[in-house]
Amino acid sequence: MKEKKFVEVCFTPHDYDYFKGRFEIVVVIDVLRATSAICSAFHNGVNSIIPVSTIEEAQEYKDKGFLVGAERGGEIVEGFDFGNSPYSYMNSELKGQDVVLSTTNGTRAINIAKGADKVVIGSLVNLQALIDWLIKEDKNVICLCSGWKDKFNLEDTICGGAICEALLSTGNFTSDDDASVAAKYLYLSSKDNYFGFLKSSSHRRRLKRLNLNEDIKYCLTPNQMDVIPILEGDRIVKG
Ligand code: 3SL
Repeated sequence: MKEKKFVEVCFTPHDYDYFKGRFEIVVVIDVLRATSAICSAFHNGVNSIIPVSTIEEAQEYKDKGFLVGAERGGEIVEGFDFGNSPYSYMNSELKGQDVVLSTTNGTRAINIAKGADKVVIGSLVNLQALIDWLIKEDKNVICLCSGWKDKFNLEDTICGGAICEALLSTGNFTSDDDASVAAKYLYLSSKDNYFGFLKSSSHRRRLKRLNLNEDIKYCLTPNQMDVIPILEGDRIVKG
């Protein structure tokens, strides 16, 4: 009988060391909003995204003439071209461009995942396409939730749980960790109404205070596109 592959969920970047090296594919998830914004960018024709962890690195790229998005605490960092709203990437001026992005948690998680065979960008907006791709790849998968400042969050865990549930239901994957079981149950409890379920999520409340309700709605609307952004060297490109 064919050996099953593993699919697990890592709740925070802080926990990633426990999983590192055992999974060929890392799916980095930051539903609100970094990985949703990255998917939106590729869906709208951006050529590549260089994810950087610090504002200092972002500034170095800005000084070299790159278009740079930077967000901290949900807000655009002063002096940069845009932030982390998926709507910013629908700007036709970004079509065909190489842009740099630094966000509070998402771009840091992407950089932490570097070194895996494949690092792909996951969110609810590209969920079904990503699931189909992962099933075809047939490799061990870890869903790395970006969380909030190394703490657990609901929305990334739910997305990881959706991926687990779908891969497990093929019969070709298995999970070993209770974190993955918990993620799956959170997904099953929320799947009919992400928006309502996540009313209690701390980052949803933070974005709402910043009047970013339209961004929240966009990021919680599943399966809007079939892009699979993938890390190649230092850049994310359309897979
Ligand atoms: O944490 C992140 O990387 C961001 O997605 C946070 S925010 O949604 O832009 O506030």
